[in-house]
Amino acid sequence: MGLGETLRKAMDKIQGAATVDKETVKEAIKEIQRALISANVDTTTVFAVSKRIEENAFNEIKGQLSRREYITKITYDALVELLGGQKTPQEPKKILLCGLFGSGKSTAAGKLAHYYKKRGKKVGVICADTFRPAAFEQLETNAKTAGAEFFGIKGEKNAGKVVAK
Ligand SMILES: Nc1nc2c(ncn2[C@@H]2O[C@H](COP(=O)(O)OP(=O)(O)OP(=O)(O)O)[C@@H](O)[C@H]2O)c(=O)[nH]1
Ligand SMILES: [Mg+2]
Repeated sequence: MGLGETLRKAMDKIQGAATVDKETVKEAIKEIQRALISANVDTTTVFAVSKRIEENAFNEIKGQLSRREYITKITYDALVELLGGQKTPQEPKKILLCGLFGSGKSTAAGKLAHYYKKRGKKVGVICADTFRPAAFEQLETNAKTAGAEFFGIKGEKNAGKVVAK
């Protein structure tokens, strides 16, 4: 089971409970912790996320949200912050992925392509990694799997030229 699915299961605990009390929230937090730990999130971060949800779950609600919706929202916000504090832009034109070797750029490119394709966008992926062996083939596979178009120039050493073309 992937992270998304285990998190969804944890949230279902809150959605499906007859009443949302401290016990329900505790149970859901335990599931969230399990999901995060099995996705290799370090324990200090897992603890910080849990604490944030637990501390805020029964805050006074301003506005129209039900307690369930409110807890879902603070959980979502805590997770977004954990993942870098940025929500995926809904109307992007260009996204540049930069990062250290092996940090997950090519994988993220495939995931983003999939995300936007699913939302009906026209997606093109450009391989500007002219350094890593087989970066071209890896990204081409990721892009095609997502149903996105792909462009790259095999053997070109100048990333700027690839992007310009
Ligand atoms: N656990 C986990 N592994 C990931 C994630 N994203 C990528 N990986 C793995 O990390 C490794 C490197 O991922 P890539 O997407 O190739 O990273 P990259 O930044 O393009 O790497 P280079 O092109 O070598 O610089 C692969 O084994 C991926 O399967 C992630 O979100 N979680
Ligand atoms: Mg790569």
